[in-house]
Amino acid sequence: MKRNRKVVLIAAILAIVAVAVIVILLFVVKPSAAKVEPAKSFNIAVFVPGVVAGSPIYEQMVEGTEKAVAEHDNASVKVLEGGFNQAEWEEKMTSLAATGEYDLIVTSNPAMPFVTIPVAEKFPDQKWLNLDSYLEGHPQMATLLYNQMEMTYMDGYLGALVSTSDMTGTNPDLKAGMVVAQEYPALTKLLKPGFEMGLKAIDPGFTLDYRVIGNWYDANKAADLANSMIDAGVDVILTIAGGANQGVIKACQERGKYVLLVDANDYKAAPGTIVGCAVLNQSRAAYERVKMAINGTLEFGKAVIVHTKDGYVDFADQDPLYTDNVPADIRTQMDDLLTKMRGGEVHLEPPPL
Ligand code: RBF
Repeated sequence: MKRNRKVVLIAAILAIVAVAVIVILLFVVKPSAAKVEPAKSFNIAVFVPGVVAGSPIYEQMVEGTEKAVAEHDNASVKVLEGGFNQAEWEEKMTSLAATGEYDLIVTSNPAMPFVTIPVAEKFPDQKWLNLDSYLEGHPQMATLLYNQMEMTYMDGYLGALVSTSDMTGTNPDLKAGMVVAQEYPALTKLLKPGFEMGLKAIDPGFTLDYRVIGNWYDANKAADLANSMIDAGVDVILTIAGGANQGVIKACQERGKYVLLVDANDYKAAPGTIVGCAVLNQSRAAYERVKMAINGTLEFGKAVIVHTKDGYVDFADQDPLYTDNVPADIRTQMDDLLTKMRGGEVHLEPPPL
């Protein structure tokens, strides 16, 4: 009897040990083995609302995203162009989200959060990074807006200095021009007033000749508008029209007038004609934020605004095509402004969009 009890006891202990070993193997050893498996993939789609060629702001979005992806073995990126028919963007974005393949969709322009809201309702797990735009509080979107009022202020300041100088082709009229592709809140509330404020900071008598093309590609129409402005006495033109900028540049080149650009340093497109390039650091913003998304630290539902003092808005004043073509006395005045804006001493607070 006693012996039988001993056997049962040993069998019971062995059974408990066996169960404990199985539990340890299942719950302790297995998860730690999982850690050495490759990290989960992170797939990104870049939706270009337009085409990349001719629009530096889109070129920079692609460049910054690709740079971040290249630094992560588990990340991939695919770029899709939505084309110029804005009525098709929502449908194209819907098709992209419907694939369910992308952890993040990156896009850029102030209209995109609003194009995307109905798509987000249909796909509640999809996340977006909307650059160059502002929307606070949407749980599926992170947005980043540049202080574009400061960007065009710099161009306006320089444009007025050029227009009132004795540079070849200028006249005594206090008239500057602005050619835009289309109107949208960021344009009418930030870009246009910023340019006018910059002009008037040099001389309050400046008036703005303002023309709208109607699309982002018609360089011929842009050239016609620029020529008619030049006929009316304009000697310096800010153009914000993507691929259509080429028309303004050509007209000014032919007639010996001056061009101001935004978004990127592109003096080389017409040295001596393009006298000012105010720039955005969209490649840096895209790079930083895509990295954060891959690492799981990008906050969705949050809207960020970045300024000149933060280094995301600036003016390309180091390019020899600027320093060689713009007279020293103008550059000195511009240097003063840039020092103050970069240091935060001069800051323009953008109104709500
Ligand atoms: N900027 C471009 O350079 N190319 C474009 O094709 C373009 N398309 C736009 C479409 C819409 C609906 C909106 C609202 C803006 C667009 N922009 C485009 C302007 C861009 O977002 C930004 O405001 C300017 O480039 C100035 O920084």
